[in-house]
Amino acid sequence: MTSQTAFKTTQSEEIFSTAQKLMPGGVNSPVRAFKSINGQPIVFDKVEGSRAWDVDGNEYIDYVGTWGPAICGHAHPEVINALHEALNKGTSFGTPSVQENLLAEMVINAVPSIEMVRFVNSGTEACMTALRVMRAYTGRDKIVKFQGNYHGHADMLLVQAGSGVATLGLPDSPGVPKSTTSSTLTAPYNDLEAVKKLFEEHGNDIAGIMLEPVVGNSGFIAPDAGFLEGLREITKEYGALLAFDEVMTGFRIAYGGAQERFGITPDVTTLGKIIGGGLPVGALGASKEIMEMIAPAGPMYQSGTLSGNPLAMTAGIKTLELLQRPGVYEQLEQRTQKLTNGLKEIAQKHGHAVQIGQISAMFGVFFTDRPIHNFDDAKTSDVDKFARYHRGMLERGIYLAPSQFEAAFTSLAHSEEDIDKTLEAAEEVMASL
Ligand code: HOZ
Repeated sequence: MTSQTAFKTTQSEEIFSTAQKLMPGGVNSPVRAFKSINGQPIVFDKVEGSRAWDVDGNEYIDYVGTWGPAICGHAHPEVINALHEALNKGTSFGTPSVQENLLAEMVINAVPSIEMVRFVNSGTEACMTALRVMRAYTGRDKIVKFQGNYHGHADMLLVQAGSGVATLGLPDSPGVPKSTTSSTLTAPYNDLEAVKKLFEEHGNDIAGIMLEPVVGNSGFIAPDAGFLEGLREITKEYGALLAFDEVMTGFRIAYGGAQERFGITPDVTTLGKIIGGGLPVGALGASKEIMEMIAPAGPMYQSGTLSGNPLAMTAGIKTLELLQRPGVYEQLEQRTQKLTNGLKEIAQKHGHAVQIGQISAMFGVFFTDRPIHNFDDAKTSDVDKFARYHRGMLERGIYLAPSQFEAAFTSLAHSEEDIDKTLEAAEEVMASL
């Protein structure tokens, strides 16, 4: 692991400087840019297990996990072997494949709300299509989303969004016509009264609610007791649909996602990240009746050249097989809890007001004394302090998401030793803040 004195960034800087001439902001996704923490991105060269190595030779314990997919650790040997075998048969078929059936069955068996699934190529696509199904099925246009929740970058969902939009403090994006967002209603997360009010005013026009059942895109925010139950009741009362965006939480906070963990079954679910085992994937699922709205079974159109790609399906199948092994979720919970308990103690010892939340292999740290229930609370975090914390951890070989408004992830590859090393680094950094 990197020691503070050995930390070098010359190669990363050189590569990023070239990248800036070639791609907007030098990146292919804004949250990678380190812009909000006044830094330069680190350019990775190789990832394996809980570790990442950059082009300058620095080694990190990685808590980003390629933004969520790497729950078994990076480049798990069994996933890599399965991919080698699949590669020998070609990279894309553009026809039905047995791999699609296998992963579909695994997803359907795991996720309570899903009787049928459609595979797409990203979480954005999954949420965009889920919304279209919700509208097609109900014959209604309006939808409700929550401030600071992020469901990808499709026009109608890019309203008061989290993730990179929150990180960069951008207002709603230019290029999104008002007409596409005029049916998008928003409420503060965890605020059932605000949702009730929206339904009292617009109830007969609302197709449904889409939310992150546990928020990862404002930083980590857990649902308050009764919030998910309340949304389930309201949607039922008004004949609207409830959609859980489980792109982050699916197969992470339990094998069956947030809906298994909290015992609330939505009507529609979106997935991504873990089910592709590190390859590009997304999926939406619901009851047979809802899903058969989609072409060619029904009239609602959606398509994709690489959807159900055999490599992504293979990596997904192997990843889910690994997650079915006994003790997996207990290990994730125990190690992540050890880490967050340790961080809390260290912050307290050094007099830093922090809010640290955690469920299973997902957690977040806010530098504020205000308990976090919604995006406004998250925004009270001291982002300058976060930036200094981030830099200090980076220099000591701990790789965290370069934004206050992103959750952190652990994996099965994070060992007790990794957690201890992370806490040692945090001890030094918190002492210096
Ligand atoms: N939505 C994920 C982060 N919150 C993926 C990372 C990205 O946007 O690049």
